[in-house]
Amino acid sequence: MLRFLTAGESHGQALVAILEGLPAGLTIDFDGVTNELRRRQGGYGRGRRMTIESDRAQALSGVRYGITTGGPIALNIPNKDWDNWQRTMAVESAPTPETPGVDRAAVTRPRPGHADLAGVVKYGHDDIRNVLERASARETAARVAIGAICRQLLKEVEAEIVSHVASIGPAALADPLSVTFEAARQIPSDSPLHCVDPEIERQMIVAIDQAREAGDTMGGSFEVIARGVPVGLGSHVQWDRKLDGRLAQALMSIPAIKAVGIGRGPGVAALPGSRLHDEILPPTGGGGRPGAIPLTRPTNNAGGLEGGITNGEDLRVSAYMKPIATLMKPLRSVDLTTLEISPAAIERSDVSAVPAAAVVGEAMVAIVLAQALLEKFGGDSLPELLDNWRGFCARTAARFARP
Ligand code: EPS
Repeated sequence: MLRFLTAGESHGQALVAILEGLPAGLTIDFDGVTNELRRRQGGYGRGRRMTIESDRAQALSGVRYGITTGGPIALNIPNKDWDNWQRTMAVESAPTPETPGVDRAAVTRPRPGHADLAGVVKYGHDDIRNVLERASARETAARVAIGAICRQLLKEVEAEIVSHVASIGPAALADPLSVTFEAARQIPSDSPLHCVDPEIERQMIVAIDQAREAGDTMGGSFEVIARGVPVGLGSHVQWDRKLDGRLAQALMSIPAIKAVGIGRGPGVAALPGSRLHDEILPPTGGGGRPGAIPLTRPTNNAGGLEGGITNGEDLRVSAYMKPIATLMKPLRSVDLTTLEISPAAIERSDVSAVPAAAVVGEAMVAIVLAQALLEKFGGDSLPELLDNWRGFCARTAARFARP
């Protein structure tokens, strides 16, 4: 079983994560992990915090000479901003006069759309900071580090994951499903919003600029595309083994994501079956990639999943992000100490973070696919896993051999 946990507050000392269940013998490219963390920090519309941090995950265990041992991998991502927050976020005791940093008043005016109100009531806090520090999307840096390692495992079976931003507010691609894996992969890493269409991207920038000027925020949507995913991950036999359900849960757990689609997503409801379902046609010849079903699927409205099982077509998962809850021109709220109407609290924040959420989405898809890969092919070491995978590929190829 591959599992992970994260800990850490947005302005605490560090984010930490433990990943357990990776096979032994996987070479970890830590520069690759840093690169994913850097991608998450980018994107037009992010706030000042991202100019302070240069996230890097230090591995503390489970890896020796760069190769996994099979033991749990512990990762530590220090928060540089901790220097300024030591008084506010002191851990083991209340700050003393010697503790560096500044004092901050308790946060008492919950932001509509944030965990603030329900969180303080649930946990019995007076200071909303006890909730917002952990509810913050900063936690997703830890998930991106874990996801970066999972991607390296997936690479061993030739599976790769990319993403693209499909909309920001009203600026949207007409048909995100027409964006190919290759087109998404070729978006330059320094592109402002990771959109395949420069004209739509320009409109997206305008939408973010207008929101910033108005003290507002803007949501959007992105799509994650995985190519080379082995056939047969997930299962139709039980509700909690269906991979579409597991992907939806993983993506919905990203802060601010309010809807998830597979393949054509909500669009499936508007089409007749004859136009939606992806026909199955004979092989066109030529060598496919290992383990693929060598039949032809002219369309991929199903997004690579049928019956909760991967079918070898590109896996396509989209997610829809609400606008960030921290508004520089705040909505009305109530001060929880006086119960008087009052503008919601303002914390330093982003205007829009959809490209960052897309990178987190890639990480969550990588984690779920790595879990499902290990469930199907097992093995305590990478050679054992790969033997099992190659055996299945050979069996699939033999099954479709022409008599
Ligand atoms: C951050 C995500 C956002 C930023 C945060 C860093 O978190 P939240 O969900 O709380 O809005 O606001 O930066 C700060 C908290 C700050 O002080 O600027 C991230 O993804 O790293």
